[in-house]
Amino acid sequence: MQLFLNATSPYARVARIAALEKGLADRVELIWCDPWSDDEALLAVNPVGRVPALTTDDGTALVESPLIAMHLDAVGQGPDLVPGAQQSEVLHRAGLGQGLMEAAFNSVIGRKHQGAAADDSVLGQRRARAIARTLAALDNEVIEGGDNPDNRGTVTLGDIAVAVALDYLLFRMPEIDWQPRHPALADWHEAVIARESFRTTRFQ
Ligand SMILES: N[C@@H](CCC(=O)N[C@@H](CS)C(=O)NCC(=O)O)C(=O)O
Repeated sequence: MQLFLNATSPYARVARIAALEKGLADRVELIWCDPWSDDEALLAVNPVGRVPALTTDDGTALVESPLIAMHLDAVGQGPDLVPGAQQSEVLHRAGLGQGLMEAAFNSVIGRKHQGAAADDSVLGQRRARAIARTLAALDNEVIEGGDNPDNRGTVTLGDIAVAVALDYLLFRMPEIDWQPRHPALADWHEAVIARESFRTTRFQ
């Protein structure tokens, strides 16, 4: 399999972590590329021109990080990233993680292309509110669920998506400074990112 990725994409990091968690490091060749420069090899696999993209063992091209992660979950080994018995709960959390990632990523891209005006725009303000609400909701869920990934020893696709989104906020939007306002979520995040799959895929 080949995984097209870059080092700053939160979506690509989700796919990479999924591959590591499923023991697929030796079966997934990493193809580093710049999606913003219309990389020809990437476009041949993904006409949309985004990372991550995965070519499977049978040559099928998969795009969209959650779909790639689900394929890796099926072909890899070890505990399921989307355990059948907790499917709705895990997909719920994966969706919040994906939404948080999108709000943050679109804010970062908006700033890159339009400067500070992007944050002041109607859409920028909506994204800021979405980020604030989602952080609060996740914090509540961690508190109410008594969720401690240390006790579980495993991670789900929901954990991966949320922890990567939180890490992306620290990496690209540190001014949000979410940890002091959401200490339970901050503890949860610390526990998840201590895993080797997170440590070896840090944003850079
Ligand atoms: N929904 C997609 C988002 C992928 C995405 O937006 N990737 C960014 C990098 S973080 C990209 O390649 N952008 C290039 C572009 O939009 O042209 C996923 O979950 O995989």
